[in-house]
Amino acid sequence: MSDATLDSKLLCLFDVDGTLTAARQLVTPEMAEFLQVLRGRVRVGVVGGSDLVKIKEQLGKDVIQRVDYVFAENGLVAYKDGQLVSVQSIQAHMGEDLLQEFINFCLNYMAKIKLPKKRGTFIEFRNGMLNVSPIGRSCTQEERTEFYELDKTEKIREQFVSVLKEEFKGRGLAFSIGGQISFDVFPEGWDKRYCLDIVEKDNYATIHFFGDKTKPGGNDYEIFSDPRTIGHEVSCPDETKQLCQQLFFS
Ligand code: M1P
Repeated sequence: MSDATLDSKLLCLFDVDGTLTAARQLVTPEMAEFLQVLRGRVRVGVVGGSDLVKIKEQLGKDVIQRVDYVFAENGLVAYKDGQLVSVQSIQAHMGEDLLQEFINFCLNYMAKIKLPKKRGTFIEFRNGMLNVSPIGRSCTQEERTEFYELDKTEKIREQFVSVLKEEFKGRGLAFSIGGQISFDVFPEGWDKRYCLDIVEKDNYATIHFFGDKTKPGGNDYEIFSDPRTIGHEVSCPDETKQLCQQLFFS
């Protein structure tokens, strides 16, 4: 890698799972170090579908100090320069009636699905979104992999989401399948583009976005295809690193 100076008008935003780390796994020491090197060249932010607890588990407890921006839950919980700058509330936005109608429908739907394994935490209530998991978030890594493989052929999450889209049509909800065992539900517009409104006031000349779930229905699709970003589709963390080396150090 050649030496380079910081271009403070250039921002790189990275998805977490599948882009900086393997799905729900720890960042490798090499990738963690690379991000620090990259910070000498461009501003760096992470934008994950997961909540801050999970992002910290994967990228380190001090992640909000180690990058310029951390956008958890698509940016609905936003940190800049180590400080919390904004947080959204899904219950305030949706209202209790719609929220309960939605939760009850999901629990009822999931009660009727037969799976090889079911565990606990079928709906995780976050600040700006709900995360719905047919197997349950408390499954083991082995059970997670088993569900993910089954879901590839049985399309359990895809079918669930299409039923929800029909049932809650016109009610202002959006859905995205970003990980392996669950999908996220949030008000329309609260996808990863949400973080672009937050960085807008920082007047970046160029914003690159790197993600793996960039196809329609994936949780990187909207920000990847937004005209405010230069979108890059990657298939794994190694590819992310290689691409950044080509773009910013050669
Ligand atoms: O970051 C992608 C997704 O990661 C997790 O998904 P799963 O547990 O299904 O692999 C969740 O935190 C999800 O909200 C998030 O979008």
